[in-house]
Amino acid sequence: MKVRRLTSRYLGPRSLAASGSLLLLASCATNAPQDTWQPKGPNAKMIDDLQQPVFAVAGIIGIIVAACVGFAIWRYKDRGQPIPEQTHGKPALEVSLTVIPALILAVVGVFTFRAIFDLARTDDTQLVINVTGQQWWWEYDYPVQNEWGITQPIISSGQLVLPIGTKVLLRETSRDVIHSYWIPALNGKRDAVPGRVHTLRLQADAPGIYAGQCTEFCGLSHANMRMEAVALSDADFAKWVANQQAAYQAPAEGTLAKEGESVFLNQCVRCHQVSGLKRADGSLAIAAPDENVWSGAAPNLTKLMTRNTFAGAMFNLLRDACRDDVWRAESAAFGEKYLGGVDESCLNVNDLRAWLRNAPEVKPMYANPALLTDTNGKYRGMPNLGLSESDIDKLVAYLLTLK
Ligand code: HEC
Ligand SMILES: [Cu+2]
Repeated sequence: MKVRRLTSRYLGPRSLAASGSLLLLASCATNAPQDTWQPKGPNAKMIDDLQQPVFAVAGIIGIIVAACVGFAIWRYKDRGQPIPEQTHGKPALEVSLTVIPALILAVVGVFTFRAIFDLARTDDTQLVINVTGQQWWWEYDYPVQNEWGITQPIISSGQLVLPIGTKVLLRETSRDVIHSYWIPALNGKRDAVPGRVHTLRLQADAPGIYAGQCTEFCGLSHANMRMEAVALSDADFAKWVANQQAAYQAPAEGTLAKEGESVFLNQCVRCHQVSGLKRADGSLAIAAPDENVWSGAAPNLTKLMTRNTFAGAMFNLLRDACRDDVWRAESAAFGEKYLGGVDESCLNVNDLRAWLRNAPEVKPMYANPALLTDTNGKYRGMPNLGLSESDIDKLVAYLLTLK
C-alpha cells in the first residue's frame, strides 16, 4: 500500500513531464564553445556528417522501441485476466528483426570506416606541430619548417596557434600519464600516451579561438587541463611565427622589470626557459626542469604575453573585458586583436599574482598536503616559492616584457 502511494507521487505524469522538460532546457546553452554539434573545420565536419544521420535513425528507432514497450506495459498489465495463449516463435518476424538492424549497421559501418580512414590520413599534411601532455598542461613544439618561416623550433603552451585552411598534423605524446587531446570544433579525441606518438588532424576554416579540454582522467587537476586552438589567417600566422622567433629583449637597466629579471634568474630558471635570457656573467640561462619537476618540463615562458591564458589554460592572462574583446572579434579583426598580446592595462594581474604567490593553492596538485613539503626535491606542477610581495611586483613587471 505504502509503496504504491510513493511511486504514484514520484512517477506521476506531472513530475515526469516536469523533469523531462528540465532536462530538455538544460541542453539549451547559448554560449557553448565545446559543443560537438558545431564543427568549424573539415575533420570535425566529417564526424558531424556521420553523427547527424545516425542520431536521427537511432532516435526514430528509440522512439518506436519505447512506444512498443509502453504499449505492452499498458495493454497487457495484470488485471487478473487469464494467461494468453502461448505460441512458439514467429520465424518471419524474428528473421526480419535480425536482418533489418544488421543492414542498418552495415550501412552505418561503411560510412564510419571511410571516415576513420580519412581522419587517419597523414600524407597530405601541410604543417606539423608536436604536442606533449603532462600534469596539467599542454606543450606545443613547432619543429623547423622553412616553408612556414619556422627556422628554429618554437615552443609554447596553453594555446595552439595554427593557420586557417591548413591541414595541420598534431604528433601527440605525454611525459607522465595518459591524457587526451580534444577540441570538439576541430576534430574528435586522441589519447596522448607516454612512449608513443599518436597523430591527430586539425584544420580550422575561419580565424577565431576554439576551446577544448583533456578528456582522459589524468589526476587531481584533470579538469583544469584545458586547451585553446587559435586560428589565424596566413598573413597573421606569419607575423606570429616571426615574433615567436624574435631575439630576446632584456629590460632596460634601472627598471622594475630589470629587477624582476634577476629575481627570475634566481628563482625561476631552474624550471622555466626564456630563450636568450643571460645571467649576470653573460652566460645563457638554461633551465633544467627535468631535475625539479616530475613530468620533466615546465612551460617555456619566452613569449608568455603573446598567449591569452596560463597554467593549462585554466586562468586567463587577459582581464575579462579584454578577453571578450578578442573572443568576440569578427573574423577579419580577430588576428590583429590576438596578436596585440597582453599589456599592462589588460593583464589579469590578480590571477597571475595569486599563481606566483602560491600556485598549488589555486590549482590543486597534491591530494595529500604532506607532499607539498616532502617532494624529494621534485614537484608536480609549480611549487609555492614563498615569494615576497615586492618580488612578485618585480616579476609581474618582468613577465610583462616577455612578448
Ligand atoms: C620547480 C619548478 C618550477 C619553478 C621553480 C617555477 N615554476 Fe612556474 N611552473 C612550473 C610548472 C610545472 C608549471 C605548469 C603548471 C601547470 O600549468 O599546471 C608552471 C607554470 C608557470 C606559469 C604559467 C605558464 C603557462 O604558460 O601556462 C608561469 C607564468 C610561471 N610558472 C611563472 C613562474 C615564475 C615567475 C617562477 C619564479 C618565481 C616560477 N614559475 C618558478 C614549474 C616551476
Ligand atoms: Cu590530462
